[in-house]
Amino acid sequence: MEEEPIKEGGQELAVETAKPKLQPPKMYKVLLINDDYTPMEFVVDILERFFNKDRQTATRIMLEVHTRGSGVCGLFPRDVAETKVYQVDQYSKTHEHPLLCTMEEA
Ligand code: TYC
Repeated sequence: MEEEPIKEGGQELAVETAKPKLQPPKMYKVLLINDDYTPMEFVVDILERFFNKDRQTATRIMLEVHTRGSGVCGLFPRDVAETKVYQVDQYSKTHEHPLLCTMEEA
């Protein structure tokens, strides 16, 4: 859109169109880490409960973590990722499993 020149005391003021200030938020991967003790079924339950995965997807991610050492559960803005990590930690502690959940910048 064309800018109308703004005049003050007969003088034209130089006006610049403001650049949009909002940047998309940085995104964070939430990861599960493999261990030898947490039952596979518990990991599938975590993926369904906290990451809204269906059983088939949850099983695929769990097996990926089991065979490769780690796997991505989802991509979230920082505060959501922190909440997911906290919820998984609490739930795992409550059930006395050593499951590790971490996050890293995508
Ligand atoms: N390795 C575990 C077992 O054999 C299963 C497991 C999968 C544990 C994923 C943790 O993040 C994990 N029971």
